[in-house]
Amino acid sequence: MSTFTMDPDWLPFHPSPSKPKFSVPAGAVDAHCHVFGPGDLFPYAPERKYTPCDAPKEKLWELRDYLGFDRNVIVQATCHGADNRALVDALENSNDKARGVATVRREISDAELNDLHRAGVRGVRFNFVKRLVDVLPHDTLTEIAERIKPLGWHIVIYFEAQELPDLYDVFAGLPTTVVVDHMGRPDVAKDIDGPEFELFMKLMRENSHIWSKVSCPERLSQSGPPSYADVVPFARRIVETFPDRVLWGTDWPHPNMKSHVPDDGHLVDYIPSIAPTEELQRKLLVDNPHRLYWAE
Ligand code: 0GY
Repeated sequence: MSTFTMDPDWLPFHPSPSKPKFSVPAGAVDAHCHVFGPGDLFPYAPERKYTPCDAPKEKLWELRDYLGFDRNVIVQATCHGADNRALVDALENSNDKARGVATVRREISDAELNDLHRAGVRGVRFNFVKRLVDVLPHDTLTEIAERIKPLGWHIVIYFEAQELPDLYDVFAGLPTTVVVDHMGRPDVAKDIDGPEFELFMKLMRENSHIWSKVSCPERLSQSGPPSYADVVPFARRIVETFPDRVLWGTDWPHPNMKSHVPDDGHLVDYIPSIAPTEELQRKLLVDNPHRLYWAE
């Protein structure tokens, strides 16, 4: 009997994704995915807002190989709080094929930061999505950014588009590379040339340290799978305008999806619709993530 029971409305990851028709280039990186537990080995955090289905590292490696990817960037999710043990365990057992983005509290010591670095952590994530955290991390963000800068790490931020006007100056002023999860979650029902998406484009245009993950059409789309057609113009505009500052990831095991469980094969087949040339695909899937995560 497991210590943790997943939420009653939790949708577990797809049990048998389709084989993608699109072949990703050699060395491709799935740069946004998670490991969850297993809870009996790596307990979920008491302050979590959801209890997921276990999604252990072995399943992630299986998916990586099945989809044709070479490497993963594993991002700490809020259900593990700032307890990075499941993440570190996955990194240490990845055969150098995974890097990590951790969550840390301001009390973390330099020795602990160095241990995370040795395990393969290269960034710290700050979550400004209100349904996922009790306290928004405004205070710690700048302080931690200064501390991780000497390690060559970056900041990953997760927020929703309506929060950007208030957060814009803070993000623009950060001293490290900053990677925005899921394009800052635009409302794709709104005009792509309207003020909301334009503010995000301006953030990237005027701040060369800001990168974007062009991930999670399944979270943003109202038209739905398999093509997620309504998200394509937004993601494609970012990829074509900032080809050297974009990353892509599956977001496996897709926490908090309520509308449907995405087929990971369909998500891979979405890539050429947002990165239509081989050069853009290589930058998105190989060159950019290698530069950020495997530079040494
Ligand atoms: C994602 C998206 C979500 C969850 C988290 O850390 C998390 O719990 O990131 C979400 O619920 O939108 O990127 O995994």
